[in-house]
Amino acid sequence: MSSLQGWYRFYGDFNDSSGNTRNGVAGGNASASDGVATFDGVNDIVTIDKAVISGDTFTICFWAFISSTQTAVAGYFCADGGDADNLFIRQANANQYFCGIGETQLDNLITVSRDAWHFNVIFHDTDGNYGWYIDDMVTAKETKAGSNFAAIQTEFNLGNRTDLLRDLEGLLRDFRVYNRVLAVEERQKLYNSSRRNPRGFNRGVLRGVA
Ligand SMILES: [Ca+2]
Ligand SMILES: [Ca+2]
Repeated sequence: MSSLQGWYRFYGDFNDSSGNTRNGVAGGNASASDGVATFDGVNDIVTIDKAVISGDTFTICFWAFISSTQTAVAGYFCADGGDADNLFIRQANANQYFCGIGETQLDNLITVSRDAWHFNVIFHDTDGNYGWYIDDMVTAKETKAGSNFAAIQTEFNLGNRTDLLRDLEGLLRDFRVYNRVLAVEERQKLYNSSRRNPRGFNRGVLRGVA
């Protein structure tokens, strides 16, 4: 059985290609076309069944492109219930971003260039270790121990937070949620195969990791 719990490919809709039918529901004018989800920076959101993450062990991976005209405090994805179910990557200022999981967050602000695609992987394991990889897929930008994340209590959203105060102005591609921590080889496979074939990278099973 696949460990893929949700897979959003954005070919014309926000449906789930994982086989679990956790289809996304778009709000505002979030749109999906040709493998790209577009968020215009004003009240766009895609809500996904919170059961896409049901425990403390997961990997989220996706490509993201933040527009240089972004002015709000952008979130790639957010599940802000308040405390133990916090889960987000969001902007701190200008080109700097940070990741929060549970009641803790990664300490460093990570510089992420805008108007460029970046591959992101966020993981959390059963011992409370978590981290965030960007692009090279080998060197974590930061990892940390001690998170108490358990499961999402409220909503899981792409491109915004439930209260619409984390407006993403940018694009997402190939958004995946697994119920395990991917191995380094798997992260590299996803990153390298999609980087070499950016137009069609998420069409085929062979390019996936089950
Ligand atoms: Ca909008
Ligand atoms: Ca808003």
